[in-house]
Amino acid sequence: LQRHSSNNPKVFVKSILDGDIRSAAQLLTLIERRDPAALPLLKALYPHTGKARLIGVTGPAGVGKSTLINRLTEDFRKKNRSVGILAIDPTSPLSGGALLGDRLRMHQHFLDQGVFIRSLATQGAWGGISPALFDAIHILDAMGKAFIFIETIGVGQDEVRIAQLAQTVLLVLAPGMGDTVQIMKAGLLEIGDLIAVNKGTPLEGRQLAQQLQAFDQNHPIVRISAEEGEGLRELSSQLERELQKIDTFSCKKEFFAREELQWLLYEKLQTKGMGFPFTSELIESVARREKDPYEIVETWGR
Ligand SMILES: Nc1nc2c(ncn2[C@@H]2O[C@H](COP(=O)(O)OP(=O)(O)OP(=O)(O)O)[C@@H](O)[C@H]2O)c(=O)[nH]1
Ligand SMILES: [Mg+2]
Repeated sequence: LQRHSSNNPKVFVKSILDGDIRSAAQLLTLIERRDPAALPLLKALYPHTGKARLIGVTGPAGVGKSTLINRLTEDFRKKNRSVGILAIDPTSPLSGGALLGDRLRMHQHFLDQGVFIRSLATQGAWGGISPALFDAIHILDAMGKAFIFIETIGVGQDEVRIAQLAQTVLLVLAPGMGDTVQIMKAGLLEIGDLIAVNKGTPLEGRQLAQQLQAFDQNHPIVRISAEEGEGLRELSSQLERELQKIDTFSCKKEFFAREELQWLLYEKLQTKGMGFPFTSELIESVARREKDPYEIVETWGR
């Protein structure tokens, strides 16, 4: 931090606001480690944020989310939009597997100053949602990235929560992958403003798209092949339509702020050893029915 900013937080903050990739990467490393040195910088950046459009891209492992983001980024860059990409990596921070793969897949964009790509290891956090995620979004936002893709793996309740932070959610599914029937039954199609059916033969893709449409008539479902570039024009124009829905944009900002406050508070309680403030004796007494859990929570903090 000191090396790059000549020990001056103002200079450092300004360089991030100017879109400097190295400074942003340094700050992202700090927030990933939950280093308190990041705090004054985040505070200074916050008033400059809130401009980016967040696009959540979620779906089962390996359905082609990164390949699709890569394609959409190509399209966005042609429209001269700056793009940020955050891949939430729920795996071990040591493996670095996801980023390595994405580096190969997105290599052309790594050379483009208008694109910032980062995978975020969220150690042990529920389904990848953590205070670091909010910080990372603010940093990319402050850099001036007008559109930020947030890639999350999986279609469980946790991913739903991450997806809800985004103003637009793109759900990616593939024939024969990630238990699509389960997703339909659980009503998880609802989280997608837009659904892309990727991979498989055109016939398999069309069949799945039809099946899904029978379950969900409210959202556009587009059959694509991210790799071959099929259906992307249709998907892009549907995405543009979603991005123009300004009303949802503002209400999502409040939701975002509420979630962020909740996570920061939770983190603070945890670091103070209050994340779960009940002793094992107390838990045992509840299990033995000597005490009831309602009273304990009711009287806690008084
Ligand atoms: N045949 C075919 N393969 C594809 C298509 N899209 C992606 N793939 C391949 O599927 C594999 C997984 O693609 P990714 O884009 O990494 O998928 P992902 O959903 O980001 O994967 P995770 O991040 O690991 O969940 C890669 O080998 C891609 O080349 C497609 O349209 N057709
Ligand atoms: Mg991926």
